[in-house]
Amino acid sequence: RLSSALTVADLRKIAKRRTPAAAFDYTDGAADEELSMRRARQAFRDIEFNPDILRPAEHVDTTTNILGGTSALPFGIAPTGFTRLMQTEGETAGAGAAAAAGIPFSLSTLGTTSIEEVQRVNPNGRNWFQLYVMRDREISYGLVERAAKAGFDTLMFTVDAPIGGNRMRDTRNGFSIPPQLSVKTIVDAIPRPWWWWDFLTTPKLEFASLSSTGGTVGELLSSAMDPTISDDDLSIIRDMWPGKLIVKGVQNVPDAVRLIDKGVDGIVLSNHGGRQLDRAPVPFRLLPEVVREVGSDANIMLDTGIMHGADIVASMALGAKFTLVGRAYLYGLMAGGREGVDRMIEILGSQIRRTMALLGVSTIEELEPRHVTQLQRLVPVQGSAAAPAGARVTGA
Ligand code: HOC
Repeated sequence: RLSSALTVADLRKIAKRRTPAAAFDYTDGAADEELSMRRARQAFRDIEFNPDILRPAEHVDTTTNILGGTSALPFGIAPTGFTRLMQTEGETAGAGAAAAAGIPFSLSTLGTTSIEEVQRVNPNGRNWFQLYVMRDREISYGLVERAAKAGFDTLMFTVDAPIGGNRMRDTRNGFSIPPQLSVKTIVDAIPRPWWWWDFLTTPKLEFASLSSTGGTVGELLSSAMDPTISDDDLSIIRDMWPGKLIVKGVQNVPDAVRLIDKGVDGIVLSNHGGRQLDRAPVPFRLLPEVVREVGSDANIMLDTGIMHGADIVASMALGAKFTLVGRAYLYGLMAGGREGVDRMIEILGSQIRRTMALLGVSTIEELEPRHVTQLQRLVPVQGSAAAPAGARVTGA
């Protein structure tokens, strides 16, 4: 049935039907007025491609080199918290699908599957561990050691979450960990009994990283995270971690330049899918200037708002070395577990190949800034309706 889903938006619709409202909204929602999230989507819609004609593009190769290894596609799976709350297969489905597709999988500090289990599911592939430095440093550093021992190749230090963003949908839904049964949740459960059956019959969620659970997600996160993280933490982590170290959540040019100068192996331009600081800059809009300032050899990666393979092609053309998909992955997972994640990768992969072929490009390296024009939006984005576009700014 999932083969009827032709786009990530189709997977989202199925996911919405199958998942309790509070869990779906946790994934689908963002902070405050959700402006950053909508603007990120709009920025991708505001691309104009500039195809070359009469170029052989019969065989398109999407292989991408990133952080000392390859990926069969120019994207990997982003780290996501509380994943088994969305669908009980959780990270096992994500890591399994990544292994089958030959792309990296990222496990979150707030993941719901152990580091060792992810490595078992994806033993020959690339596993990245996403680190939040928490108040309890022993827990954080213990996770870093375990990830190194298990053979994860990259550590992704996330720096945009000193405290939790104001997730209004979660507050309104009373979303808590673990989910509490209330009249509202029972009514919501009636059309989707299988979700609850799966949830109640699989082992209780265990978090390696949280010493206690209970309360709303916002309360839980704010009590666990350390708002005092600084460059000192970065130095400590650099000394501890033998593999590649990247910093995720970079949101301006000076920070990007500083981190690359400090010798990190890469940065991820990200506003956490609009889930932290609403009205934060859109990573895709920031990309050309960051690439210009840090140089095109640096590993600049990007997430936030990617829902179509064309978004990924445009990012690579403007100088990103790799991209990450979070919500798109979770829509696939909520729509159909492992099969849904496989379908999400298949959809994005075929969109990437088609976009490249139509651009007259056969390899990722051939993508250049001249292939993309970022249309300059002159009026504020309201909802998802298309607003008139004005002057053109080529993203080179
Ligand atoms: C205070 C820390 O990535 C999400 C997760 C967890 C966020 C941690 C916030 O919900 O976006």
